[in-house]
Amino acid sequence: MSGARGRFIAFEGGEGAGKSTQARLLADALRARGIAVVITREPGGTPGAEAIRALLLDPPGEGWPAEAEALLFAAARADHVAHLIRPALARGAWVICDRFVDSSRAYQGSAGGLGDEAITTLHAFGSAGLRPDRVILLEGDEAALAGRLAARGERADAIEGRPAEYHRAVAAAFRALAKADPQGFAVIDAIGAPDAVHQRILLAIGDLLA
Ligand code: T5A
Repeated sequence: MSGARGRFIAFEGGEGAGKSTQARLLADALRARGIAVVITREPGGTPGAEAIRALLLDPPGEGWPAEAEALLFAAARADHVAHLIRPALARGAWVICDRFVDSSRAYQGSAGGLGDEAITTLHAFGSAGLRPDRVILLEGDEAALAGRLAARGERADAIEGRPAEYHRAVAAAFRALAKADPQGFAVIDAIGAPDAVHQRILLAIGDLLA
């Protein structure tokens, strides 16, 4: 092993944007180049964080107040960062994560009304403010992405099932985050065949592979 820290790539975007599909395709492409890859997701990725995922996506009782929801996402992330992400990066693996803190900023911070400062403060406390080396933001027309989810036919979870205005606010928040940090984010058109989208993503991380 070279001893170099691995790279950390996060996929972000709204429901059905193709994050999981593209995370898998990128992991395969990197492995084919001989790179060690850990593919993971949020909320989840470790036993503790997966237990919190179940509480978040299928809440017991009447559902979480906004503040509790943000705390649970931050707690799941703290466990994931400490037990999986940081150790993998330290041993030189690349980590590909299906959603990370920018989901909390867009969903809980912006659409949920808690504000960006609250979320970044929780992230600073829980995960020492860890940032991805590159965020791949998958963007596509609302109706096209909704069509993908309808075709998949699964029951919506507690967050996916929120009203269209909530998801529009999420999409606008992701766009604003990307605009404010053009070095950190690559905005990728999510419409097209999976392999065409994958090629766009490879181009967008070319500098990290060099
Ligand atoms: N959340 C999460 C927060 O509120 N705050 C946070 O901090 C975090 C981390 C997570 C929920 O939690 C919220 C956001 C979410 O609401 P989840 O089940 O992990 O829940 O939900 P998503 O991350 O949105 O996952 P999805 O599976 O819904 O969407 P993906 O991963 O973007 O899409 P994917 O790849 O599964 O594809 C969806 C469907 O489209 C097809 C796939 O085969 C699949 O059927 N597809 C394509 N079809 C045509 N063309 C393409 N290019 C396609 N790519 C994929």
